Amino acid sequence: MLDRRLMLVLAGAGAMLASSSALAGMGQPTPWQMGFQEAASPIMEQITAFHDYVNFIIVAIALFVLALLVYVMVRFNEKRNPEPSRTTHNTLLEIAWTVIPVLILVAIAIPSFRLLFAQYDFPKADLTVTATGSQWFWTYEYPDHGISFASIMVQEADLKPGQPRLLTADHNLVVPVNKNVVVGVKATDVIHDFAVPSFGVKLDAVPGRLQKTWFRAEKTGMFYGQCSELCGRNHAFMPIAVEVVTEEEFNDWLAKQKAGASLDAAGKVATAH
Ligand SMILES: [Cu+2]
Repeated sequence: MLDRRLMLVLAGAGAMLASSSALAGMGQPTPWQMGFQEAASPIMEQITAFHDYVNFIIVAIALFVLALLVYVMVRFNEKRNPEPSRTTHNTLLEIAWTVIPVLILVAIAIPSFRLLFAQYDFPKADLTVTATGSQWFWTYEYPDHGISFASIMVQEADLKPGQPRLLTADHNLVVPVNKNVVVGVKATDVIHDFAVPSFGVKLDAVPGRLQKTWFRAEKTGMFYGQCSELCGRNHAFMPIAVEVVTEEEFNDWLAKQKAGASLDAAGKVATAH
C-alpha cells in the first residue's frame, strides 16, 4: 500500500522532470507552476530542451554520489570494517575520476555553445522595434513605421475579465506571428531588463547603450514578461505585454496606428488599440 503510494509520487516527480514545462502556462505564469513557461519561439524550445538535458545529468550525478555515500556508510563503517585498508593511490581510479567529469563537461559544453550561438545569430529582421525602459514603464517604437507609444500597467481595479493582474498593459507591443522580430533595448534612467519567458528573451536595458535581441513568435496570443532588473520602487509594475497577431491583423493595426499618429501630431503619445 505504502509502496504503491511512493511509486505514484516518484512517477509524478519523474514526469515533472521529464517535461520541465509541465503545469506551466503559455505566455504567462500559472499557480503552482513547475519549470518554465511553455515555449512559443524556437530559441525557447532549445532553452527548454537544454535545461531538461542538463537536469537529467545533474540528477544522475547526485544519485550516483548519494549511492556511493550510502555504500561507504553501510559497507565501511567501523563495525563492519574494523581494519581499514591503507590504500592511498589507485592509478586507474584516478584517471577515471579525472577523465569522466571532463567528458561530462564536454557533453554539456557542446549543446550549451550551440544554444548560445543560436541566441546571438541574428536572422534577417522582418520587423524592428525598440523597447525603452523608464521608471516605471516601457516605450515601444517601430522605427520603420514612425510609430511610438508608452505602455503602462493597468491597475487592478481597471482589469477586464481574463486580464492577468500585474501583467496587463494599456498598450501592447504588437508583432506578427512567424516573423523575425529584432528588439533594440535601451533605458532612459536606470538599468531595466526586457524579458519575455515564452520567447526565451531576457536582455538588460542599459542607459546610454543600445543592445539587441530577437525572437520569432510561432503562436498567436498574449505573451507577458516583466522588467527583470531591480529598477526602483515600481519595478514590479512595468510589465511587458506582447500581442502576437497574424500578418493581416498586424497590417491593419499598423494602418490604424499611422492614422492615429497623424491626428496626434501635437507630440502626445500615439494611441495604440
Ligand atoms: Cu524596470
